[in-house]
Amino acid sequence: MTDEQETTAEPATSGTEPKVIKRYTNRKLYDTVESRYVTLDEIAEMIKAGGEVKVIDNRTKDDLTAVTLAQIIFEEEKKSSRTSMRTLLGLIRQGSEVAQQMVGGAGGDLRERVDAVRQAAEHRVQSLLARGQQTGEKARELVSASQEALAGLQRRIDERVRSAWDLRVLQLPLVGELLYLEKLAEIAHLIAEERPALLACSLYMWNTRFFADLAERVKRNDPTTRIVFGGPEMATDYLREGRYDGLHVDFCVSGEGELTFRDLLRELSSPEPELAGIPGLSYRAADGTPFTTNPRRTPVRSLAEIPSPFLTGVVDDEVLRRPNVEANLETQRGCNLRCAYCIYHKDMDRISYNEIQRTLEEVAHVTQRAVRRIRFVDANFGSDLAHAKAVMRGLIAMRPETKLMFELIPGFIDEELAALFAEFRSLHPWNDITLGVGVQTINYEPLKLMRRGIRIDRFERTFALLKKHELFAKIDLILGLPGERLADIERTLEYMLDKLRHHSAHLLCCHVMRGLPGTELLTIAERHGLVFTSRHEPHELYESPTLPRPDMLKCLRRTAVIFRLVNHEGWADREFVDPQDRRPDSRAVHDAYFRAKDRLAVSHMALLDRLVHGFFEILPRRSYFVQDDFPFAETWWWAHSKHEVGTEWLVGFLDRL
Ligand code: B12
Ligand code: SF4
Repeated sequence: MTDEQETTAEPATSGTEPKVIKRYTNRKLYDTVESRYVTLDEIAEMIKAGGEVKVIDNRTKDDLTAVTLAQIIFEEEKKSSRTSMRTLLGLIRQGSEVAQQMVGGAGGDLRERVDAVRQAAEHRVQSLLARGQQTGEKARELVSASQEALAGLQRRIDERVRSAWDLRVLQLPLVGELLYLEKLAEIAHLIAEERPALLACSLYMWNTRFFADLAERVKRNDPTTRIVFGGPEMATDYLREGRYDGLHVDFCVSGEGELTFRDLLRELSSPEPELAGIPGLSYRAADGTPFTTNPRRTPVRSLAEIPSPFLTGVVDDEVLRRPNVEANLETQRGCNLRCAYCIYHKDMDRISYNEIQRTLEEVAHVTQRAVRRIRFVDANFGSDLAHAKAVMRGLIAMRPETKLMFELIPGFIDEELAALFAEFRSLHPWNDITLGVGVQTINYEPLKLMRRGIRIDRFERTFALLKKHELFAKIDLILGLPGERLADIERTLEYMLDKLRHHSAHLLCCHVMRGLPGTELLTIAERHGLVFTSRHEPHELYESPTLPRPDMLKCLRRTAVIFRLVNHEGWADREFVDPQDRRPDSRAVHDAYFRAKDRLAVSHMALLDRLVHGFFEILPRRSYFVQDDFPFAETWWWAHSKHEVGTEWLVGFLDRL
């Protein structure tokens, strides 16, 4: 027995209660009644014999019964090979999991009907298990009948929720430090005038403080306004640890939000809301008491299970017709790499894909309005190459006039996909493809520590393909990965700047290491003594034993110079931060930089240091760049660098060196 098993042992269940099976992190299953490990086959036998089981995750206490049943069916299917595995998985999930969620609070007769469907579906599963000879055709009929019934009920619930609530979206511009209090008062006033029954906010690291302050004001103005927070800043572990108990909000939603939000609205409109059955929701038993956090929500299998915000008109046409508007679309959600610092896979044990047809319809919908720039917000567009190629082929056949942006993990691209990107780009002069490529560091050890063991040859292969097909890449690096020293970061920067020399289509973005809520990095960081602070920007790495603050500052200033050089006008054959702003002499900075490097015969780091000195000479004292601790470094890179350092000055300075 492991320590974990010993410390979390609980009394076994008996009588009519379902038998509790614990699933440990090593995937072993432990029968708490028999006090022994059991196999999936043995659990299948228990069910066939009419027994009821409940499988729980030993660490999180999440209910894994539906997942385990699906696994059993999968194994049975492998043995009999008679029915379609996908169909059977669908049956299990639709019949058991979805119905259970709906049963969690559908209200009145609807709930009874859902319950009846659930029971029928479970009965079918049992008989399938018992009679391995069930024919594929019959199983399919049963499945489609039960799925149709559930889909119909699902639609009715959605319609009821929609008609009960008048939903309005308030799009807030980013609130900076300067106008913070003014904006806070203005928006709190706006809300006080509207007097909404419920205020729902999307929390990202750049607005968390703002929404926390706003919630306090809204509650002060009208304590009856209920408030729900969702978004990537909400982490189940943080909620369970009570870290958000002090917020002036009634509900928090972690993980995928659509279904949880819908369920919450449904319950709030019923006379006796039942909140305990809504996965992903945290709520308070009474005002001011700590949050009770329900089990995590099982991710949707397919994004098509959630109505498209574009095709259903949730995103207003008025928004899609704004000049320069960018549409964010998903072809998938989640990531199978599961890097320790990342939240793309948070609460997602697998990737959920969108249907290809729906993705194409969404692209058609937005481009028929005024959208000429689409960002696919997937973690890794090439996670399933066949899927990615099918999307690209569909887009090529559709011939929309738009720029596309994708994120790609090095290695998840091949010749064919690269050629499809290039073909799409050639369809119209405006068309373009930008590939965000997360390199982070070229040093293998820190990558391995982050469970992202990518070796340099994969970077090389990917860059060679991008170069061959002239694909535009935005390369991302992270400053301050656990264990990295200044010299390690310098090695990566030297390598990447060399890559930019002969390729006009690369941009380079460095990011300060961040300890995002809900990531494994926070545990690793404790071991490595990383110090995160909100002194300047949220979750930012301040320093670590291998990267003391003076070294970190050196990195921040050098990368600020890189940002100014590479990502604004004068470097690549297009502008990244402000794509509208193009100039004919657009490669002047690039050429001057490499001229100076060759003339002086120095490393990139030495040349960057000279530029840092140059910046110190011309920048005013109020500039973040010259202040002692370089506060708001990333804000300076993005928002200030271009305005504070002119192109002409840069070219002149480099030529004078
Ligand atoms: C598009 C995008 C951008 C665009 C923003 C364009 C725009 N205006 O939308 C750009 C490029 C400008 C950008 C910049 C940055 N971004 Co960004 N970006 C994204 C990205 C790729 C997509 C966001 C999105 O639409 N997701 C799709 C939706 C469906 O997912 P979601 O937002 O998580 O929402 C779901 C749930 O969270 C929940 N939910 C959300 N809100 C609510 C509200 C309620 C009430 C409920 C119930 C549920 C709920 O339900 C949703 C559906 O399941 C995400 C990564 C990602 N794939 O999510 C990063 C992400 C949001 N960005 C991130 C970061 C760090 C940045 C930068 C700081 C990067 C940098 N170093 O410069 C900058 C800062 C921007 C700034 N404002 O200062 C982080 C944020 C981490 C955090 N904890 O907040 C993310 C999560 C990526 C990451 N690193 O993990 N970004
Ligand atoms: S960093 Fe990229 S590859 Fe790693 S888990 Fe996040 S999205 Fe996936």
